[in-house]
Amino acid sequence: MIPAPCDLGNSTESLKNSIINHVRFTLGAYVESASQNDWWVATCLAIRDRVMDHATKSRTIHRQSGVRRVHYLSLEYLMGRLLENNLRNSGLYDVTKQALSEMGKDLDELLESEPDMGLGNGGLGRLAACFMDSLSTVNLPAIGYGIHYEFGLFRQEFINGRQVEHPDAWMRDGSPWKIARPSYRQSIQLYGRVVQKFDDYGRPHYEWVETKQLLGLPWDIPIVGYDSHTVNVLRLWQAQADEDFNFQVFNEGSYVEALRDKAIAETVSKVLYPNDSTENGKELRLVQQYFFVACSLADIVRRFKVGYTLPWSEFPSKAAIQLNDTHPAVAIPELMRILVDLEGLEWEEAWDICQKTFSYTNHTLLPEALEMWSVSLFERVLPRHLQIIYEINQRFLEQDVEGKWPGDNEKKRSLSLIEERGGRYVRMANLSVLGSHATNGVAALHTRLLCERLFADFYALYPDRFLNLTNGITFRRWLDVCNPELSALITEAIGKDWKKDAALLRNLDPYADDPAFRARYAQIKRGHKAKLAEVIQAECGVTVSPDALFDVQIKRLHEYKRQHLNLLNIVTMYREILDNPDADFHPRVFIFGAKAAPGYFLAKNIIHAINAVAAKVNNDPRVGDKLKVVFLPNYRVSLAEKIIPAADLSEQISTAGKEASGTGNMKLALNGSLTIGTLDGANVEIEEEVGSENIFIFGLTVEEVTALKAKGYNPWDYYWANKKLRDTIDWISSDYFTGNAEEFLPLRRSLLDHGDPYLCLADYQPYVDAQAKVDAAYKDKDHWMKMAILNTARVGKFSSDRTILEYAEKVWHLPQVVVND
Ligand code: OX2
Repeated sequence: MIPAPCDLGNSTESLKNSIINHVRFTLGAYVESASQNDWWVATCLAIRDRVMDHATKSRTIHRQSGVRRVHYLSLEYLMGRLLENNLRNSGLYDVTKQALSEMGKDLDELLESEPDMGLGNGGLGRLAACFMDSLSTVNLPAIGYGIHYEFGLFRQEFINGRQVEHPDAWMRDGSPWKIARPSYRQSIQLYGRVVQKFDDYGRPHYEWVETKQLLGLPWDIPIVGYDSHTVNVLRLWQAQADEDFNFQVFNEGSYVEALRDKAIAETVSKVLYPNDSTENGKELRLVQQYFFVACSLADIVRRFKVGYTLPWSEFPSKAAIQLNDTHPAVAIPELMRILVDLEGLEWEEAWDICQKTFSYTNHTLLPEALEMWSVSLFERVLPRHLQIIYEINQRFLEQDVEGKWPGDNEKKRSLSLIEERGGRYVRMANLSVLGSHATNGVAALHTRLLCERLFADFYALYPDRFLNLTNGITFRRWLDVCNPELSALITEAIGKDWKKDAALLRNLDPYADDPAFRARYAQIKRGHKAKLAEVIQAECGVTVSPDALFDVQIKRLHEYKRQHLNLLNIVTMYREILDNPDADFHPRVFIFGAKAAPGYFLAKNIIHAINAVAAKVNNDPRVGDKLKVVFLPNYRVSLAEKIIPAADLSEQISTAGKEASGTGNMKLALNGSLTIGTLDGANVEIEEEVGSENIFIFGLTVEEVTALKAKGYNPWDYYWANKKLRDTIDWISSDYFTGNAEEFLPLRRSLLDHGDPYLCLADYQPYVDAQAKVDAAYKDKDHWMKMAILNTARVGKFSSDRTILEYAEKVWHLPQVVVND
């Protein structure tokens, strides 16, 4: 007889028991001598035990109710640490802290020992992580699919101010959060060739033969929502060799040689490509994309077949699939292959199912980020998929494009799935739009530019398929977890419901005028600044005062994000302090966090330049405390959680039209950091929400950028017209900072000789002026706090719960399914 499962209980005693049992029986350690890591693992497992039942229950209820699920396909998930988030979301934080403390253990210390799960590069991967949190919180049936990378984003170190990369073995010691699901292992094919066969009626069909096989082992990570019993899973695929690998060689006694194929197969999920918003074109990357897509689709189809005996036409009513950028776009020809080649559907029906199933989010307009695969590579790796893409393209061009613009070959060239100029390439963005019923941008401005520029012809053809879904962030991690003091103050003032309904934060508005509230808000900010000052001391060896203005730019290093514009202003300030020692500056600490793609030479040169300027400024006795510059190494989610609550000023200074949305801008504003920014991405909507008096907007607009470029932009004009700017650039490219005048020539050349593609020089003076306004505003501390509170109060729109509910309503048509305890 199988006994009823026992309830684990959420009392201090039962948590203590669970943790101790895991220390003893799972880890085989003595309580007296268990290591810090043992305690951390045991605590995670005790919490996992309490959420797994809800994961099973959620799955069962979703299956039984027969509702549609969304399947989020993303090559990246930047999850960060999981324990604290899971504790706060499940309401077990206090009891666990108490249980540990009664056993002589400090929860905060354990939390610090968790390695980040860094399976993403930046905004795109972090967005996927926030979406997973929101999907569980708002009770939507969802599965996230991705790759179980053995190595996440590299660990960054600075040696003599230069970035050096180290592998990130985040799960070298295993991870207590992931559970292997060998019974759902999938086998997929690659390479090989296609043969045409005929059935008894003379109808052709295609077989993909002589392929290589690869296995995908799924690992599930439970996603705990806030105050909800829905626990969805993130399913990550690990690549494995087929068991029968090289059987022949093996039998011949070449045991070690036989294992080589196995090692090669396993490289597929070894490492995350470290490029953010840049395309790569490498074969292994295409293999990674197809591997996780094919495993995920096979899993989705398996579930469809197990659960129901429905006709294929019902597939879209059970499964929505969201493509997070074009990285998983090969899912479109893969589903066509499954339906036409394996299931025998007619082309038209299969295509209809595809379009109803898929939807696509575009995250960038940068041309270098638009994925294109060379036709020859694609043909070698996925020969059948290329044929399918050709067929999709032919029908599209002959029917839809010819129908709308008869005889217009220019339109056909622009809309084709195949780029024909300068070699032949498959355009993954065009494929994604065509294979989906919905394409969305990630902020209002970005979506407008998608419709007007990147996808103008598609928009003319299918206007109803385009929509905007402005990004969001989870307010649990980005306020409740990273700033529990502020979270408690807000809850004390307006109640706790804001954690589920962020629009309620507006009720804080009147508190901005309450001196007592302002004082407490200011005190919390100062507390975080003091803590961050300790981190800076430990990491950079620089002493900074918590009374200085903390000016923060944290994001990937990219020219379009313009860390070098920030640097120009810093060097200008440095000069001014030297020229005019009595000038009335409020002391400022410039804080950077950024990784550069290892192959992005100029980005690395900029990092080096910032570090070199920092070293001079921080050690110049003439400057003293007025100016400090620190570049915190190894920027990652857990470091962001320490920086964001401590920031006074948020640098969002990309060239207008380049940053699709940004999400760091939202996190910083939520934590009461005022934005200095251009009218780019979601900054536009942040200004609408917080009011133009509570933000520092400067610089060229998208239209002005376009006009300036059309007229012929020449950075030298700005250089010669502005002595301060000239002096600043010349100083950076002198030998003053490193002893070698050549060191930052790449940076100088990009700003001058190579045409300053991101218009730093054009925006320099407006930026410097905006920074002067910031300085003046900060001198009135009380008014600054009012503005900070109003930022917190007014950014409720940027909750990822709102974003996800919009996706559910407008794109996926998903019902909310409540899972009871
Ligand atoms: C990023 C975008 O650069 C950023 O603006 C946006 O906020 C984020 O995605 C989430 O939507 N890779 N990363 C991005 O785009 C691509 C491509």
